[in-house]
Amino acid sequence: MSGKSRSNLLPQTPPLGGRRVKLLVMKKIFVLPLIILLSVQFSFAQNPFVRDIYTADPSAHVWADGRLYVYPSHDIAPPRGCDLMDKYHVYSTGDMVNWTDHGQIVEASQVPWGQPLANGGKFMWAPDCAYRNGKYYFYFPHPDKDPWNSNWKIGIAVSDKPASDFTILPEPLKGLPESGEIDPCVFIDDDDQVYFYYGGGSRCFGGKLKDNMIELDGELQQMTGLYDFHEGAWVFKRNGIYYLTYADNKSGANQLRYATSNSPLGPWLHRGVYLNSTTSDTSHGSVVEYKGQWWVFYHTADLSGTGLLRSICVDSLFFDENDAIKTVVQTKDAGKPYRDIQREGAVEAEDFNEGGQGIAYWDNTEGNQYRKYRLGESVDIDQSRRWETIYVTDTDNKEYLNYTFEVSEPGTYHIDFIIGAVNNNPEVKFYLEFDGTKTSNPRRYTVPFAEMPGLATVTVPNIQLNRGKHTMTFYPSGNVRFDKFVVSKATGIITPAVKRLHVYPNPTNGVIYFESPSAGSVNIAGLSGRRVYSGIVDDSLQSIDISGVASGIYFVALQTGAESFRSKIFVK
Ligand code: FUB
Repeated sequence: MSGKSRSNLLPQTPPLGGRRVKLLVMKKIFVLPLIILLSVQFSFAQNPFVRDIYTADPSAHVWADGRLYVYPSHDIAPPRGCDLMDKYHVYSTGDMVNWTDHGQIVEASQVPWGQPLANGGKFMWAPDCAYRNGKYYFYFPHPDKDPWNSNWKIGIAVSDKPASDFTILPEPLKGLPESGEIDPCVFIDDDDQVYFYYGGGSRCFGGKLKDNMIELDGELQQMTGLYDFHEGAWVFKRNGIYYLTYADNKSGANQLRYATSNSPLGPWLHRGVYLNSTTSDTSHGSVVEYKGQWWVFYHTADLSGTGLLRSICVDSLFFDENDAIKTVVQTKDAGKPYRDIQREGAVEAEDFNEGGQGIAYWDNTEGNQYRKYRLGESVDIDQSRRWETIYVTDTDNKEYLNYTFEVSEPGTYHIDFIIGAVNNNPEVKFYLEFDGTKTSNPRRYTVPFAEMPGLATVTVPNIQLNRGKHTMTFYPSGNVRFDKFVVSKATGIITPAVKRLHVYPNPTNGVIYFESPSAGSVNIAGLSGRRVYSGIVDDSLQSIDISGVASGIYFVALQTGAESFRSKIFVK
């Protein structure tokens, strides 16, 4: 979602079946007054930490009661895009683990000056909140008329309390241009001067707010020195340095960047990316110190699989000795091991983690069509009647499976995947992440086609693992039959073969796929040495038809310049 220039986004419909919320204390309906009836306590130490509704654009503040409050926007399911965002909730915590959902505070239908809802839009986008003179001011971007994307105003709701009883003021923030911007941010400096920022598209503006908090004090000025500004401005101060963080324009995967200044209105010095792209195409963050630790709040699409339904997350934030923000290590809930924690050795593909859709796995299609194993999960698990192998199959691009296992010693590990591409997919690739970080070089591994039971062994070599638990995420690019993987301590480093000859399927009915490292001549001969095929191949994937030869073992020889490669196949 880019700011003002964004067009309406088309809906996508991923299943929501896997969302889980652990409500530790449910509504206390008997003894507490109405306002507490609406709040729900829940406990979450892992991302995303709000899981019962979709939330985005978190603005976090610590108020005088010693609690940290988060004011996010609310993506409404089923997804329609950012025009279906409404009904802001407020969350608070005293320990970053136990949270209270204070319930809804403001909705589009209550905005007295808002765009007519009959036109369908509920553009309640990224908000912020500020405290001043005993009152909480909640600022939210909302259009006042059609067309929505050139009539943004900043609404204000006021309350004596941080998380309830807000009343929307009859007029939006005064002094802003007619065609305004999105994503308000209010920062109060140590000298009590209040600053207002907002921006979308490519421009960010800042200026002073009057002490009444509802009116600009003078003109806004464009913030200078920001590199690739998109939206989501957020200002904070640390060690006398002002930080302005924002989302950039990286296509399909915005990043969070930041700039610093010795003045709240710049000029700014761009310092780089501090939060890499997440699974959401948009990004939006806030930074706050709480109980001696700095935190960054942001959103991902991990829970829904679509950037139109986002979920707020929080991670620790650190600075280096030059006051630069270190790249945030994004953490997420990957589910729990399905069985007792597995150690090195074989892990069956069907024993992916527990936790469901969006946590332990992502499956593009609802339902476990074979209904043979883990019936409550939507991952497709089949069993070969003939060979009694249970395997995960019908995999697809953009799906993943998480496996948590433990290794007893730090060191280098090799992982053998027992796997095969499914019919008509001679070349499926996969890549892996360990604890959220992609493996490198080569990042993608090729799965050859294999006819059951002849699954191939694809080795992922040289993975460095510390002692203890690790979560491996398996991302296929297409349909495979995935039987198991075997984790073993390396006795030596495997130098990845720069050049390999792949001939598959093996055994074959006669048509083989030939993946040659470079162009050359190929000869296929039987055990007696009698040649059954000879020809020229190039360095791409190609097929060779030797159907019609007698069944038996054949040697495949490839000569490319000075190098020769050999392989053996069995013709059925
Ligand atoms: O959530 C709607 C819009 O998407 C926000 O206002 C932007 O910051 C982006 O996250």
